[in-house]
Amino acid sequence: MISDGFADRLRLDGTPLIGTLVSMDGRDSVDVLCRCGFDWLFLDLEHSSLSIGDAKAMLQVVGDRIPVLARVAANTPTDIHAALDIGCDGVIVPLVNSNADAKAAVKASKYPPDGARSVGIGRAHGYGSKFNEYLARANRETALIVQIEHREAVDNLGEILCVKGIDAVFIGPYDLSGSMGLLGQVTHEAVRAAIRQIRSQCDALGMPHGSFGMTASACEEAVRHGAKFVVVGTDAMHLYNGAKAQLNVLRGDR
Ligand code: 3PY
Ligand code: MG
Repeated sequence: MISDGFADRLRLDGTPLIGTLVSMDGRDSVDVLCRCGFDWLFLDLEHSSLSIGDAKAMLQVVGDRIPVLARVAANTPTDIHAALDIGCDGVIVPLVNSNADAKAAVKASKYPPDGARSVGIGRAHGYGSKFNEYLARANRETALIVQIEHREAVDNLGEILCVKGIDAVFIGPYDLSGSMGLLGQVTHEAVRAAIRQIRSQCDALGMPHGSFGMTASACEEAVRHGAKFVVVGTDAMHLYNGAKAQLNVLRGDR
């Protein structure tokens, strides 16, 4: 965990934090991405084959260079505790669709009295060497980000956002589009309208919001509309696009 890290920076009015999604198994790719200058990394434990052990090895490579947040596989104490105990700077919880889902995410993410996170002695706690220090700082310095990515969540947004302990909202345009019967049509007017609604309800409450975009221009759009953090593309897409562009030049099919 990094002091003045992700959670603190979300609360400030700084430049948006630019991250990318890590899904590939391997420590080298996170090392390369740190050297690119990203502000943070989004380790995807929901839609990848990365294990919690892989995630820990990646955190050990990143060290204190930049914050790393894990998108957990599911909104369960087991998933959330494991990601925080290995030293993630926060968790991104998918499919938070109701007040009950939001309360469950807070309960698992925050130590008492704010929640009921169970106490372990892991990498986050310096394997015991920073135990008391970590307990004292964790609730403030580890970010709980809930994903709003279903039409049900949009309908229930007011009762989700009022749950104390949520640090930010991450909009998932793709699942949102699917839940609206418009799978993948993230620029469809109805999906755009739902996203506008999410942003304006967050803005009204001073709740930071961010979004995923396949491309820089999708992320720029989010930033123009107040996103404080974005996730641009995935490690695999960056590898594919970079390699393919060079290949196309040499093959003459630019
Ligand atoms: C979505 O668009 O559904 C996402 O979860 C992006 O990460
Ligand atoms: Mg999603």
